[in-house]
Amino acid sequence: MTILKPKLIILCDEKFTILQNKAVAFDDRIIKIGEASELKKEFKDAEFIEEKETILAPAFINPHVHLEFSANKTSLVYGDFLEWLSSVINSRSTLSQQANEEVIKSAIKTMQKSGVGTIGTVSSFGTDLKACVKSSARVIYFNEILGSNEEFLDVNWQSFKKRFDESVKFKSEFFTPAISVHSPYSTHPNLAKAAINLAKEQNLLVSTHLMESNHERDWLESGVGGFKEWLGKFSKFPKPFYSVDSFIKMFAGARTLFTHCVYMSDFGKFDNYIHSVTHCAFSNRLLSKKTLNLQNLLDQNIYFNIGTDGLSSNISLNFLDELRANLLIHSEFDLKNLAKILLLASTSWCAKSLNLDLGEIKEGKLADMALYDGFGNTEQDELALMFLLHAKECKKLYIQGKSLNLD
Ligand code: MCF
Ligand code: FE
Repeated sequence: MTILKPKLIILCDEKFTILQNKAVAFDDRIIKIGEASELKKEFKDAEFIEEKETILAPAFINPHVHLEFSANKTSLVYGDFLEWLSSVINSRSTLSQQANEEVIKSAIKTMQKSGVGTIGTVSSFGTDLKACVKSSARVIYFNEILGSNEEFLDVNWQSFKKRFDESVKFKSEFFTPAISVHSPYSTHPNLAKAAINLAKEQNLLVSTHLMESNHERDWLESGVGGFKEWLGKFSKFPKPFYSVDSFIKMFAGARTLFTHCVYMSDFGKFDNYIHSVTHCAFSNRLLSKKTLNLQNLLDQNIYFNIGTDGLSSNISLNFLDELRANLLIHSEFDLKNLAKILLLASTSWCAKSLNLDLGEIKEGKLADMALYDGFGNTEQDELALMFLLHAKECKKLYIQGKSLNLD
């Protein structure tokens, strides 16, 4: 057991409580929070660590990244979603070859150094499996299914199932196989339904992209616009497979993270117990011409969380960079309040969405925590904001109570 005494502890409870000069006793779970002197008396064999000038917080959760695109820097085109998509089609096989085990390992390390304990990665090819399994991160591995051409549905399903079954072999307390239905414009209902049924049967987490671009909105709402032309390359008379509502309906009963949702305002069809929105601010700026209305989600009681997306649509996998982008983009919010909301969204709210027993510094929760240096003299009311403005990386990252070596 360890007793850790930082200067400040951000619990990430709903009241956004900050404790000063208190300590946390933990092994794989958090056992007790209190005065260091009392914890030392109670747990005589525990190792005592005092970390002056530091903040302790729950480790971040990045629920949406595409690790297989980690080799991208300048190969893809930004500014318009369909131009980006065409560039992905042209470059994806080269990019995925370049994203070898070393590249993916380093992408994971970047996230961990920024305090991320849990990573949700969308895997298109299965080439990131080895690096994910070998890593010291907690991983939710979303096996992607897509395909719109009726002739190839069987081939697409077999390819998905092979990757999925392979990932299941590595299931552990740190590695959770899951499912990603790519999007309504790319995934035939037969494939989507089969994958969602599998998720329901096996109680798997699901991730999907929804309402990311103006083109997707025009396509799903009216069957017109850029997607009509774009999909016309693959079939003679393309028609949308779904409306927004019929797409969401398929996910009834499946715990799902809907990524982007930038062009949606009514979340009435969501089941707010198990459906949440993943917000990727940097990615939306590069591909979507619009950002998510966070206040609208708060008003409709829909949990949201914060993802980086992949380096296919971001310049950094440092989670603190993504949080700073959010701080700058959502200028309609009070700055200090926004900082608190972003920290909650990245920890306890995301843990609830993924049904993980962590994300809060609370007795009984799994001890996934990160420690950051250099905040000893910060006023408590300023802490969330100052932390997001200045933190570059963590000093220590604990996963289930074990301190990881991040060198
Ligand atoms: O989230 C971003 C933008 N929206 C959709 N897809 C992706 C993103 N980053 C990578 N992708 C991948 C996706 O997983 O690009 C491909 C899929 O494999 C596009 S569809 C051929
Ligand atoms: Fe994505």
